[in-house]
Amino acid sequence: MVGVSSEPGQAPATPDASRPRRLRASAVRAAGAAAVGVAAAASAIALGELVSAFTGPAGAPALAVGSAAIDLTPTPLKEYAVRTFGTNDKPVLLGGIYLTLTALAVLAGLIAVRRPRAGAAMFAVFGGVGAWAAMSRSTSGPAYLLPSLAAGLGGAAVLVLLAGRYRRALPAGPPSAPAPAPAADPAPADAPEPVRPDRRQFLVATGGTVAVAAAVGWAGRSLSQSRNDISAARRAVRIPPPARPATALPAAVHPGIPGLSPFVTPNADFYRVDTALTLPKIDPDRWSLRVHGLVDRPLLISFDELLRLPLEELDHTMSCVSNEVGGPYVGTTRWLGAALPALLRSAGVRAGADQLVGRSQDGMSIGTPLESVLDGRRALLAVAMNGETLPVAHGFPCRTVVPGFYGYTSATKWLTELEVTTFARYDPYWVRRGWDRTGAVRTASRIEVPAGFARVPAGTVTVAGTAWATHRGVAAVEVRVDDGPWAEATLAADAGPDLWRQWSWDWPGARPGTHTLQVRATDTTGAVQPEARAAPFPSGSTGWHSTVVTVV
Ligand SMILES: Nc1nc2c(c(=O)[nH]1)N[C@H]1C(S)=C(S)[C@@H](COP(=O)(O)O)O[C@H]1N2
Ligand SMILES: [Mo]
Repeated sequence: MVGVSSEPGQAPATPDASRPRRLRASAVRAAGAAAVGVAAAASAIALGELVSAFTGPAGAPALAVGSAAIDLTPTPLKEYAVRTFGTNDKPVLLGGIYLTLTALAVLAGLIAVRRPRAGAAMFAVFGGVGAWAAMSRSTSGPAYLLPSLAAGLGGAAVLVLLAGRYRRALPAGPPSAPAPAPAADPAPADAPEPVRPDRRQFLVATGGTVAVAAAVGWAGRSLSQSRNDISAARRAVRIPPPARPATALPAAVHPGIPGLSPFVTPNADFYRVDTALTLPKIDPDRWSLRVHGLVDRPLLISFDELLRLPLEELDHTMSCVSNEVGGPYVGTTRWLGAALPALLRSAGVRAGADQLVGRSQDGMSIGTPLESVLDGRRALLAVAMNGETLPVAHGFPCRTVVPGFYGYTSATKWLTELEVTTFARYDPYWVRRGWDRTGAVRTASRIEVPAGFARVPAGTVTVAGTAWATHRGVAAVEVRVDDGPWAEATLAADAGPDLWRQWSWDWPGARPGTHTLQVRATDTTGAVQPEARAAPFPSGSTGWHSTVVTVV
């Protein structure tokens, strides 16, 4: 029985054949209004893309809002995002922004068909938020306002125009307005209404707008990509051979156990952690490094000049403070670059300075204890990674590397500026967000073989993994089964304190059942990894890694 109200407390209505049609008509009206909003938003985004092809991609409204959101995200949420989505955190964020935009666009459409000015005002607000976000970028200039301005104004204009067409085609009556008297209408209730000419015009205008917006957006995107394409410039870079090559790594640094990660991490597998929603594209011919602050002779160095300095190779294990116990944000690379201490000495560091701040093209700031940079360790201005010109994702054309510190206090990618300053005078990006200002790497160890929840045959089971205490070096690794006594693992060859150490242990007489393996490392100062679990915030995770295996 269609149309009979079942609402409690209401008198049963008489069967009403026009009700499904009224419902359908209001659904059509709502869908039309939503389409108006979505078409206007698509136009706005497309205009923003097109204009940003000329003013720089970081000013495009959705990207700018995303970047501002990254900077404003409270630390616990950021930690959650890195933990949950890993390197996919950025696509997830952008997807969320586009979804929110679509929902707001639908709302704007529903409002605009009744009150065009209110809908247009919503677009003005979108534009304003985009403009504010773009101006909040540290790299922004006045031109960064233009994409959002174009998006806001263009979107509002399209909205008002399409809302006008909509009103001619589908009068925006309240959904409960009585339908035209059905008495004279002989058509059955579920027959489609004939498409009226003004409706057809509305459909063509809305569909056409979406199609044009898609084409303009695509053209803007491709234009932006080709205007900012530096892959040819990167391929053309010829990195000179090292003046100070690293010695070859002994084969014995890897215990040769299947399933254990390689000693040197291939570039393609090297973890990536940064706040850049789109990778900075820097033309090496236009790049320069400014060294200034508390120095006697400020420097300005071009990429060619940097490559003419004596280059050194450094094998080094880099890790991220956000790495959880047993996590993947660590890797080992052969870096090649100019010596950072020598460069600072040639600038003449003044007394009283205690912090070296690296700044990047994308507005990151990273502060390292200056004393450590100058204490004899091998800090680099790196230009190559494992024999390859620095990949764009890892900081092309130049990044810093300082052994002993997490990336967030030592490894500025897309480096453009080094400022010699003091901790009292300046808090870098992460320190302003509550992270420890020193960021020395904590001792860490993980079990890689057997994999977690693996089923292994009874008898002797090979356990193996990696441990690191960057710049101090690993002195010992111990393993235990089911809270039993600790057993000393066999360390693979030592390639120096700046590198991780791989280890293995033969677990004798493993009996069927479920068992828990645990690992802990001791650094060369004699400090044993603490058992107490700490989260990465604010100075790196602590605790022993454990793995559950089933012996069959
Ligand atoms: N410009 C810039 N440099 C940066 C970061 C960043 O967000 N922006 N992140 C830092 C952090 S937290 C880490 S762990 C390392 C990661 O370097 P990778 O992505 O090459 O592994 O880069 C550091 N350098
Ligand atoms: Mo990091």
